[in-house]
Amino acid sequence: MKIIYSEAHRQRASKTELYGGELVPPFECPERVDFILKRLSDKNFGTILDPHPVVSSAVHKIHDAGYLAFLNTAWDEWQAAGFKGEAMVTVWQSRSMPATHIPDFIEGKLGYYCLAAETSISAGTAEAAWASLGVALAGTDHVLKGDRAAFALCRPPGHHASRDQYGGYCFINNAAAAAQHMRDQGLERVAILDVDFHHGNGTQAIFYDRADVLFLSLHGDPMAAFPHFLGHADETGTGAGTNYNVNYPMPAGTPYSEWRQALDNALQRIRDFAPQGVVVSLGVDTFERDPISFFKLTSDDFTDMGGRISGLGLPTVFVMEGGYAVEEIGVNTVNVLMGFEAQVS
Ligand code: Q9C
Ligand code: ZN
Repeated sequence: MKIIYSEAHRQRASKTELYGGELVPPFECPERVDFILKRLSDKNFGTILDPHPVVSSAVHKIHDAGYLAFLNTAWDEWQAAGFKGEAMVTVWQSRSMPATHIPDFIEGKLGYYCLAAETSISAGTAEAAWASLGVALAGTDHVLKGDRAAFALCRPPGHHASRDQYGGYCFINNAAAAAQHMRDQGLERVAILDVDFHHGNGTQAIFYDRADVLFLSLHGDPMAAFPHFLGHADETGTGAGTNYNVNYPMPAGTPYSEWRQALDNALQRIRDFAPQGVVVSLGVDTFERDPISFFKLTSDDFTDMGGRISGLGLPTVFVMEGGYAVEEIGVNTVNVLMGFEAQVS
């Protein structure tokens, strides 16, 4: 399997995350990728390639132009305002104060374009986010050209980023862009299977009214887990997209024996949809020792997961999302890929 990887992710090296009322070193850190690369090398798994340039307008279809422009200049605007720390949101449009204008000043812009305050914007964040998109598109291109599967080692992750909001460590929705690129290259139906611990709110929102992209997410119940306001079982799509959105919220302590039943149900839904391509939002924060999550998957469970996904027999792009048990992220991620390849027939 081809592994697409760019060193450019290192430019995303924020020093601050708002967590429990403190500013802590971010869980979503560059070292995550080092442990994945180390495990790939130890297992002699896959062929690591730089992303090749891919001509695609997918990102402009799934994101708002004003949002992308904001992302490109946010850090410079924050610095120009004279602020000393990293760019953090402090105020939002809200239920009682909905936005009728997009503010000019960076503090207001952050409030307009941000959906969660833990994520700071730092120097190089936008550059890394664009490179991460390039990794996802290159992986997708390999699959469109005939590879059965590819692993896009994206960082920063993407699935919490909506059409015009960042948060949850995500800026550009790599998996959504991959799916849109597949559509633009002629695949009629694409499924996105999101196995990250957190609900893929951004991806859901982007495709919520569409029948050409089926979105399925297995995640911690939003009543208890981030992102808290999306990911309930009764969110099934709207308009033409009705019944093309499927959520599997699960409670704290969920073991693989339960999680697997949701996966099997999701895989059957994908078979019924009969897509020509699959994008997997691959987070391994479902791991039992993940520091910010509450499922109980073991390292061996990830191998089984990969095998089941492979059983679809469909062209598949794995797009890296979360996973914060840094020492074990390599084993868990590569187990999914090895489980997938072991099943390929
Ligand atoms: N008490 C991804 O996995 N905050 N993002 C969690 C936990 C944000 C996770 C707080 C978690 C974002 C891509
Ligand atoms: Zn996650």
